Amino acid sequence: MAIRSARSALKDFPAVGELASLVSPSSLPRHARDLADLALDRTLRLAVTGLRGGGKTVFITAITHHLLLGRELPFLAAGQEERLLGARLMPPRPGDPPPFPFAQARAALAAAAPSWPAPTERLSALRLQLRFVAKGALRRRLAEHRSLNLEIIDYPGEWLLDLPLLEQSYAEWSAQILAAAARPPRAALAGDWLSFVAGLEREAPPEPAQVVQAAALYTRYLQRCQAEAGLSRVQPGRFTMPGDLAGSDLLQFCPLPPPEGGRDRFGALMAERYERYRDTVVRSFYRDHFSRFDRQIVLVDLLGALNRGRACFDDVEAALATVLRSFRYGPSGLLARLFRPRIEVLLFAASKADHVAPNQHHNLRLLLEQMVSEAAGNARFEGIRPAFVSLAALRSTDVVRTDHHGQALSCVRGILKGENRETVLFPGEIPAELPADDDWSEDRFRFRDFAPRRLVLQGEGKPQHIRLDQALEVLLGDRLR
Ligand SMILES: Nc1nc2c(ncn2[C@@H]2O[C@H](COP(=O)(O)OP(=O)(O)OP(=O)(O)O)[C@@H](O)[C@H]2O)c(=O)[nH]1
Ligand SMILES: [Mg+2]
Repeated sequence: MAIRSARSALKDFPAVGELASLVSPSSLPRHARDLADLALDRTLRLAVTGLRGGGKTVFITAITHHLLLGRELPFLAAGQEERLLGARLMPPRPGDPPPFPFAQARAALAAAAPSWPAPTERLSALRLQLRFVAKGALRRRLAEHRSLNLEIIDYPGEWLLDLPLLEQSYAEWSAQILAAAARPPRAALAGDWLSFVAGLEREAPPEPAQVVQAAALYTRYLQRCQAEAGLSRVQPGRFTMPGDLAGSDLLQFCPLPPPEGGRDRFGALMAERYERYRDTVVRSFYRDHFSRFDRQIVLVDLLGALNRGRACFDDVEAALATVLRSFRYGPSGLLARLFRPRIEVLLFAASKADHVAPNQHHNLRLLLEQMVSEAAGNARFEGIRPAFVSLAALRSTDVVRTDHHGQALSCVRGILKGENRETVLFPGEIPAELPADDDWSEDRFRFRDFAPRRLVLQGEGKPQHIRLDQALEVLLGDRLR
């Protein structure tokens, strides 16, 4: 046993040659105390991953709320066994991103007229300390109190789409974007940008006004891809969600078709700006936040993807597959955790399961498994077994059985987004398999969005989530033993 664990520790240890690059100040925890916490298994860095609108902010708010209260988590074993003593929010450390606005997010959901959070515009971090009694300690009458620091970041889903740029040159990236822009549904939206860049004098010294115009038209194209076509792959992510970079010349570039010959001064400037964006903005975001996770939940708005039709569904699938290639998976021992963290637990979750009746949840999960099969396969190859769940972080509907010409139908009842009274509706059925090409009729799927049901802070009420506790048990249950 001792030999085996020593061997597996050695396997985790990087080769000597690699060490210098791995042990850069940024890859190590910032404080000696953090290092000790990691070494003693007292820190768990959870990646909450999802495209725009996937449900990250609602999920983070809901798990924090339930962990702080320690209630409504029957499937979290530490809670069920009454070993969870409590939780508290920890203040940010020097150098941390701004704190996740938990109080505001929860207050908005708990207001008399509750509202969903606005799309996230900036990075923020949440640290939650959980105190628990070690398993078996109660029986042995030992007051063995332990703690686990849960660290989570929230960020705009668009920014995830930047991670693949780290592996691409400007020429490769341009070729990929132009190929996509030549096909429907993007082709119909790309006209203004493409005709502008086709008319550029590429040999001449670039004029600042033309650079600004090229970037503005490309940004407009990306915004239309998002807003009019419902597409997910809009790169670079900060063009549509700039955060603090709004107006910065870091965002003034765009992809170009290959030059027709001769000197390409305009292209050289675009390539330089692309590399600057990739090497400063994206690389530091990845290095400081995305290269250090221990566990991951990937939230997928599968119902929204079905609603938007075949092209968008495929686009979400491709976006997730590409983005998830940027994460490192594999079993993690102590040394790996310190020097080269890898994700050792991976959970895929179909969010907003309360949009459909429970008899559809099984198919929702099956469909999710197929949608993310590439990423799940990669994780399996690296030696970890992904889990799948359908959940709702804030359950906003009830289930109602209705009779339709003698046939019992499972319906949901809630307040539709933008309305102010309850409606009962039959949301439709979810296929167990990805629809074939000719199964995608215009209006095959019409899952509706609901307004949030008011989050109850105290006292009893209706169930407030679906399987959030099961997700937590998968993600951190073993670390609360
Ligand atoms: N019914 C229901 N709707 C949800 C739930 N979670 C999220 N939603 C819906 O999904 C929308 C997006 O959720 P967010 O948590 O803001 O998504 P996000 O991943 O943070 O999105 P970005 O910040 O844009 O990256 C919300 O405005 C709600 O309409 C849920 O548990 N139930
Ligand atoms: Mg958000």
